[in-house]
Amino acid sequence: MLRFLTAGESHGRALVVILEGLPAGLRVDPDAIGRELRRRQGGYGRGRRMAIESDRADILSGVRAGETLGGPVAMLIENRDWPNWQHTMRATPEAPADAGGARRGPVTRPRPGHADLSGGVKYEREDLRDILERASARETAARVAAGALARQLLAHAGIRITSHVFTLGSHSLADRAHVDFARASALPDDSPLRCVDATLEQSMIAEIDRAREAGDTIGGAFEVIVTGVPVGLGSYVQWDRKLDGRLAQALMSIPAIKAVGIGLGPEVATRPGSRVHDEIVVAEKTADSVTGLARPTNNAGGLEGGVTNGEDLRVSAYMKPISTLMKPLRSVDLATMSQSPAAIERSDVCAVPAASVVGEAMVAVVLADALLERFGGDSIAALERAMASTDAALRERFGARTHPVK
Ligand code: EPS
Repeated sequence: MLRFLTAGESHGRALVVILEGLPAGLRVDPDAIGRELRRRQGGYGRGRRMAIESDRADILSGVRAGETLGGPVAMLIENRDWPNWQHTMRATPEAPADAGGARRGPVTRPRPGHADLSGGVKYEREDLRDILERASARETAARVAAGALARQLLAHAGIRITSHVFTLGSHSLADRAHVDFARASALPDDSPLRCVDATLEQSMIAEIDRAREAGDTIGGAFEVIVTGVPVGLGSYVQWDRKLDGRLAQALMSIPAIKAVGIGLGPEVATRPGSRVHDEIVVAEKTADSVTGLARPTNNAGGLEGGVTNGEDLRVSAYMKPISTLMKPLRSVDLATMSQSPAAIERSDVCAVPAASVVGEAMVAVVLADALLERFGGDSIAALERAMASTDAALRERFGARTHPVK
């Protein structure tokens, strides 16, 4: 239904994204795309590259006079660093006479943890730059641009997305279940680490500083929270239609994400069923609930059987430390097959807050896809009609039962 493809290298001319499947008639706010791109660039622990870039998405197609047409939306994000890389990253066999930037030698010492080695073997490239340029997390800027449009569609359906960082290195929030949508979404865009606990955040910052001094890097974990999710997105009837599986795939595809959790996540393995499953009660204020039912807890993270149950969606993702270490690990120079420290590329010490913004974008695309799957709609008007009639049918069905069976 809704899908996107990206193109571009980290130090090439630009990133490109094509998003297909948006209904016609969606009002597009270019400033909101810019805001998401800026959020992705932020966070304490980023490297010098983010000071060079000031990401902006140019809409090339699929939008006319501020509204989508139903066709693919193509966007271009220029790399401002490009003039410094023209010689190294040129598309032509020979460098143009005026190509800017240093004359860089080949990268031959793969970084443990990066795609350098496996990619170099797989694609039979001698210069590992041919691998790292595309494997770089720079590509996630294009995902955020696509996600920003998906968010604008979701906003039409009353669905809003935020995120917060709950673990950074050895520091973790004591109970992330207490962080609700309102608290996470109150974090300012320029929050240093997107952590809701300011004291804990200071300790996290100090840990990043220590890692930087030691030439090391730090990972962490974030949670994406979505509110206003209608009941019934996704399905249990086939493995590839389960929404939890689709969200996990989307989040795991973000560079450096090594685990994904839904609701309680890995903690479900250690608790008895009575402390995992969310009881079902009659809602006090039926107007807030289309089914007239409520859940006192949300350990399931809004998903049961791979289908949304109307509670807030809560999905967490765990990021490994970035694989470029300024104090490099042991590696082998593939040109000479001699033991040698891994290559050093300019990089970040910590990019967990940026990853959480990318996580929001990936969740937005998956949810927008699932929304269109359930309600259809070649146009925004058709989508709104389908949603309104489903909502009315549910309220009629459950609202009629004023005397619940005891
Ligand atoms: C990134 C751009 C990259 C890195 C980082 C993410 O820019 P550069 O390589 O020029 O410093 O800062 O990429 C990685 C950590 C990686 O391993 O590739 C970005 O735009 O987010």
